Parts: sequence; structure tokens; C-alpha cells
Amino acid sequence: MIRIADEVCEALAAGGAVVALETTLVAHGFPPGEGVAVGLESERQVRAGGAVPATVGVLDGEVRVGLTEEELARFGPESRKAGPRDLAAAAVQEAAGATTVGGTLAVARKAGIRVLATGGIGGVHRGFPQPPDVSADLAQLARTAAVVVSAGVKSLLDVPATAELLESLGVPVLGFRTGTLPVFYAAAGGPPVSARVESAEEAARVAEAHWDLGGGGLLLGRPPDDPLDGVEPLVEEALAAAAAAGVSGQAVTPYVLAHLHRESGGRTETANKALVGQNARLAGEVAVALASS
Ligand code: PSU
Ligand code: MN
Repeated sequence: MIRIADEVCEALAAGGAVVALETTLVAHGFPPGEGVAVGLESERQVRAGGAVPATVGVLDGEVRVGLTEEELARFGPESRKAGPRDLAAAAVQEAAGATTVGGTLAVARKAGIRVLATGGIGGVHRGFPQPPDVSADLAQLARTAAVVVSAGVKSLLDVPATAELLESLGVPVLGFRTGTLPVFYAAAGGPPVSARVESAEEAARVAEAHWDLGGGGLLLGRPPDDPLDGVEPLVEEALAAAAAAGVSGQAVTPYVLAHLHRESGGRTETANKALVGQNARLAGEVAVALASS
């Protein structure tokens, strides 16, 4: 069911540094045709950090760990968004399944990969409990012994509620050289982290200790180097447009991101691309630190 690419397989067998990357962001996080370049750049940044990238997605009835450029290019707007619940059906039905953070974590766990990079993780959507829309990213993170490097929680969510739920789930929220969790495009204004770390090595040491104590996933929040403030009015506009258009469930995040990218004149898109690359680089460094410990 799971096919691991040779390079990834060899790195894992040698106890080397590997970083899992998702494909939802490639397929649904950017305008059609633009996500593939973001995925490739993430892979380059993981390598620049010293690790082997393992991009995950469902293709041709298999869960693939490590994709060729041609395979990556098959993920687009028509791909299914594959969270943990969707992997099996996408594989059996031979559909292209673009894995979310949660879906990628589920695969990483089976493959033995302990670090993942994304833009911003999913969480509690605004408007809870009508209806209660809580990303499967959170439940999967709680039960997977892996470090997810992100620019914190996506600001289009209910960020304080997401932070509370992460605490309830026992997920350590580490701030990379910051005392507050980044909120995606913005570096400031988020909830306090549970611990601040100063380096990739320190993050890796905390993760090892957490796992020794029987813990599961950890979130490592890295503030974007070029934060973008003042997006909140556009987020409210985008959420209202989504509600008016009857968009719900898995479609909300892609709809809202597309609205923001369009209405900001591409500024959120530029910021999003940059932070994804920065997170991938740090994830590579964390994987190296874990591999050498
Ligand atoms: N980060 C980005 N863009 C994205 C995502 C993260 O910069 O599109 C995706 C991830 O795949 C994450 C998903 O798992 O958004 C969350 O969607 P939902 O809230 O529907 O679970
Ligand atoms: Mn949801």
C-alpha cells in the first residue's frame, strides 16, 4: 500500500534525516499551476537544511512517499484533499489524493519519518460549533510522534481555540526564537507558546525527551522572515464570501486562501510561498539534529 522512494528508503534505513512534505498545499493552496513550484522549492529547502525530502501523496492506488517531479505535477485542483480518513478510499479508488498535514502525518508515522513541514497547520475553524469544524491535523498530530514545523496556526482559524485544543491534546507548542505562536502571515499577536527554543538542536532535544516520556506530536512555530500584517479584514471578507457561497468542510481553507491571494493582489501568496520554504529549511535542520542524536 505504501511505496517509499529509493532515496527516502535508503536514508531511513541509515537512520538519516528525512522530512515529510504534504501535497494539499501544492494542489489546493495556490492558484492552479503554481503549487508545483512551491512543492519543488520546499524539497530544495529541505535539502539545503541537510535532509532528504519525502513528499507524500496518493497516486495510482498507492500511497507514495517521495515523488518525482512528474508525479508532483499530477497534483492539482482536481485532486481529492486527503486527510487521515481519506487515504484508504483514495488509494483503493485510484484517485489522486493530495495529503493534508494530518494525512501526511498518518503516512509519516507508518514510514518512520519524524519531521514534517507545512505553511500553517489546520485547527478549530471560526464559528464553532455551528458546525464544529476542527481540522483532522490536530487529532493526527496528537497521536503521531513527529515534529511539525509551521508558521503556527493559519490566521483564518479560531486561533485561541486552536491553541486551547492543542493544550488539551497534550501537544507541545514550541516557538522558534519566539515566545508567541506565529499566526501564518503574521509573526506577532498569537497565543503564548508552551516553550521557546533557540535552535533546531534544542527543538530536537525537546522532541526526543517528549517521545521518551511517551508523548506524540509537537508543533514548532517559526515566524515568517517577512511577516505580512493587516490581513484580518480580508480574512473576514473571505470567510463571509465562503459562507455566502455555501462553501463548507474541506473546501473552506482552499476557498479562503484563493480569495486572499486574489484580493491582496498576490501579497498573501508571496508571503505564503516564502514561509513554506523557510519552514522546510528549518524542518531539514531539525531532522538532521534528530538523526545525529
Ligand atoms: N499551509 C498552507 N497552505 C495550505 C495548508 C497548509 O500554507 O493549504 C493546508 C494543509 O494541508 C493543512 C490544511 O493540513 O491546509 C488544513 O485544512 P483543513 O482546515 O480543512 O483541515
Ligand atoms: Mn474541516
